[in-house]
Amino acid sequence: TLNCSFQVLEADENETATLQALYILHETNGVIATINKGQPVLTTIHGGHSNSKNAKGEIFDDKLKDSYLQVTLSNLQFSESGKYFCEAHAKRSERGVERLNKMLTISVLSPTFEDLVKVMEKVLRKSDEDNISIHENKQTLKYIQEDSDTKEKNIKSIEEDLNTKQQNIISLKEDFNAFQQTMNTFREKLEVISANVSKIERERTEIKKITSCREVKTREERLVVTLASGLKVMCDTKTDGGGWIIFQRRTYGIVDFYRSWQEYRDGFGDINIGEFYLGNEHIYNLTSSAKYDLRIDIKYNRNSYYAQYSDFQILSEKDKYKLKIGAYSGNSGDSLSYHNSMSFSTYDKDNDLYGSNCATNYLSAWWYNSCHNSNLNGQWGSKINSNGVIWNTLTKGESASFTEMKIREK
Ligand SMILES: [Ca+2]
Repeated sequence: TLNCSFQVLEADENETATLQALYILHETNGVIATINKGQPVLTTIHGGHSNSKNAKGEIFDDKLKDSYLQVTLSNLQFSESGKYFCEAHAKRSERGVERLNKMLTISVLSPTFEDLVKVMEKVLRKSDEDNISIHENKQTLKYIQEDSDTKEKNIKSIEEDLNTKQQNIISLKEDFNAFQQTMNTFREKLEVISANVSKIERERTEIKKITSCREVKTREERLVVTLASGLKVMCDTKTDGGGWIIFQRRTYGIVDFYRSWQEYRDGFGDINIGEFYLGNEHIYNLTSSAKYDLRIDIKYNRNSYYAQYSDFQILSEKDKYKLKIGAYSGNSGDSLSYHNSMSFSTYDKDNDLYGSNCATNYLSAWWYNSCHNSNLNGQWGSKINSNGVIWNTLTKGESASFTEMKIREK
């Protein structure tokens, strides 16, 4: 039995309070019984309900009597367990309607079959909800699975791609190695070709190797070349059409021409600076192998002159480098025919026809007779004692300022 009784207490004498209504409420089922002032008890418990219930109550205006609402429940169902509240609405003159509460607790310990059904229904409902939830979860899982599959496929695809790329790299590496080998082969071939080219060039140079100043074609008036024999000579490429081998040249006066037999035999001075004597042995070798002309260019008092002799030759050392010349031509006068068929003399070899040594007398070396009409190896610039660079028909006892003795093959 739920009994709900209220006595409305008046706060003071000026206030009047009257109870308006009483309610009994269940925590989950809501209002189960109510009574309003001057009205019968109402109950929400259905009439068809198997429970017999008894609800009664009364609201009194009389302050001495307790107003009440009472519900008697029998065969309580499990669902009727729980907290029950008693609520009263009181009307106060000062503060309006006021709610007053009381709490009761009823526990139903043994559930009825109906309760079990309800519980089952609840469980089933829950199960349905769970099923839906599971289904949803399954769906989600499926999505995740599908997503994962897609990702796996992507990974596989990337893996395949990587494999392909790796193979490409390997292939490229092989290609590169092949290329490198080809390059090596090519390089070896190139070296062979290069060697061949060098050989051919060498051969061509050898073929082209000049044997005479006649073969030299250049704009240079004087050119030092090495002949096929290995002899280094200075060519006069200009005078009278060029082709001359210069064997004696004086132009600066810096080279001493007062030299020994051996030096005149082998040559001296500097062919590159342009003051030298080629050497009697070389002149002999040249003139004994072919017919040569001799030309002598002289500068004296700033004028140029020349003397030319056909069939020039000097004999061997055994023959004391004897001079052989033919006919004279030129504008310098003939100052050499006097020396024709004379032997060469130096200060250390007197081969002249004079009593003493012409070479020491005139500080020179020449094909002295007794002694000279010309002395082109004489003392540079000297005007005394006939020991200068003399071409008698031109310079008398003075010195020429430039001489070149040169030969050309006929
Ligand atoms: Ca002598």
